[in-house]
Amino acid sequence: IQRDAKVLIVGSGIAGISAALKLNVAGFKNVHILEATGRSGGRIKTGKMGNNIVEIGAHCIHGPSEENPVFCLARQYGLLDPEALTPENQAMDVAGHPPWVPNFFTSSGRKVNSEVALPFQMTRLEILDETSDYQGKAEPFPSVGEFVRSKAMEKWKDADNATRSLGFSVVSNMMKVECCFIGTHSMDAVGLSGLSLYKTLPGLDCTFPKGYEGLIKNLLLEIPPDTVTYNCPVRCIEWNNTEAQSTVKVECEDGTGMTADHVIVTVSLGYLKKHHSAMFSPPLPLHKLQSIQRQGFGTNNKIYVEFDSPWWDADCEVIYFLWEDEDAMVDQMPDIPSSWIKKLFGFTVLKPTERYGHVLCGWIAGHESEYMETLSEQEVAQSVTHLIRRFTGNPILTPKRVMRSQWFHDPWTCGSYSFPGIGCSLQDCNNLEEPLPNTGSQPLQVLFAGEATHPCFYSTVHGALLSGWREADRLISHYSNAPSNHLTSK
Ligand code: 6YU
Repeated sequence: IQRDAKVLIVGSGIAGISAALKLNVAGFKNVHILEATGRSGGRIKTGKMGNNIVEIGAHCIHGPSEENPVFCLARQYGLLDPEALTPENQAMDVAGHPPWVPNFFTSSGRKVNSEVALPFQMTRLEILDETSDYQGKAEPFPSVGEFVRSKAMEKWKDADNATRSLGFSVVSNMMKVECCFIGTHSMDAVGLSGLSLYKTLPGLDCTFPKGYEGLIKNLLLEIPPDTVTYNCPVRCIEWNNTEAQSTVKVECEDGTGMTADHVIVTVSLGYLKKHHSAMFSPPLPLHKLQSIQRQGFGTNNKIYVEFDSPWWDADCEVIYFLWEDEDAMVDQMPDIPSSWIKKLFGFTVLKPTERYGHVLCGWIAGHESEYMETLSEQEVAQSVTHLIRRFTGNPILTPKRVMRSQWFHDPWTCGSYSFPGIGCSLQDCNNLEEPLPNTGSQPLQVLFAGEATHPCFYSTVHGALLSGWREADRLISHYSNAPSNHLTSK
């Protein structure tokens, strides 16, 4: 059976490409992707710093095991290191928190013995674990931030000043780590029950030795070469055109118009939040709009810093910077221009050293991260150098190179990834993925894919990929079930 229905896909990120590939395999011959930029991959973006490969967007495979389609594809294409393929690596269940070897430094320039800091770290993980108790239940706290603060106060209420102060510093740091992981400005913006919607997969996170974009390149080789039209931003999607033969009209920024039977929209939630009113005619239904507004979409950026030689331990995998004046355990800086750098929780160490040299990846989320994007790379380098000198107590440490990402100011992404905002439930995700119209004589004119539309793997590459497959399957089963003039025999 050959399907000649015309399908336009907006966006050539992993969701758009995976939808196109699945439709192609099912025999759909008229599938095109319209991409705003000059490249495919979207938030999967590999760059170079000196001779080093660095990931500007997605960093690793979260939960690389059989159930993860990104892992299976990367294995099939031969893109992973042998250690990532071992059964032991796939079986490790770390619930989203890899057991990295830490180094702790404080704002008075001291290196804290890990044995002293680790019990505080354990408390941090126990508190986080407790958040899952509130899945689908009435929430006793307005946000995860409030919950964590209250638990920490209770834990150290009778402790001596030094213990309490270190505990609160570790918790403040943990909130900044979690802001990066979740992609939010503050843990005060994340709902307790929403948090437990996210599902982790077994497997110790692994990276792509030659870059995440290798996955995109391999997938593109499997679809016809002219499938993607680049530098073609879509401005407006007119649906419900009942009088026309093809029901959806798509208009691009340059004024070009196209028609299609189905359009799969894969733009980020950040882009949708900002541009939905110009993008859809008629406007999106109210319940969908409300869910777009309720779902969170935040910023997480990286600051890569390269040194000639390491100032961290040889086995160290993550460096935490503990501020000694953060007893209030807040993760939002009061004066962003002067104190944005305090939001950087620390660095992960790129491994193996033989491959990367001495490169650290700093992580910073939220409005502080968005402000960082407005500074020049030189200004960012100055602030980071100052910070590292202060925390190590070494006044001459100087990075060789500094490079950062700027996801908030990327006009086609408008941030990093989605998270469940306060009051969010599974229903919001269902509303996001719901096609338009869902029923009637001409259903499925506009379909929605992309990371934010996955009910439990949102914010990840595998969630985005699965959402593309889901929408392709929706069309495949539509044409398989209904006798349609779009089905013709070969
Ligand atoms: C993962 C990881 N990772 C770090 C950073 C970022 C992300 N993610 P795309 O945006 O890719 O594609 C849309 C396309 O549409 C794009 O090409 C646009 O140009 C185009 N477009 C837009 N407007 C258009 C228009 N008008 N017309 C035409 N085209 C248009 N994921 O698995 N591992 O390590 C990380 C990380 C800095 C920015 C990540 C990670 C997220 C993924 O990158 C992302 O989900 C997918 O690439 C999105 O693909 P897509 O196709 O949907 O959109 C509660 C709870 C918490 C749970 N969170 C915890 C999970 C942790 C998340 N990950 C950690 C972050 C890291 C380190």
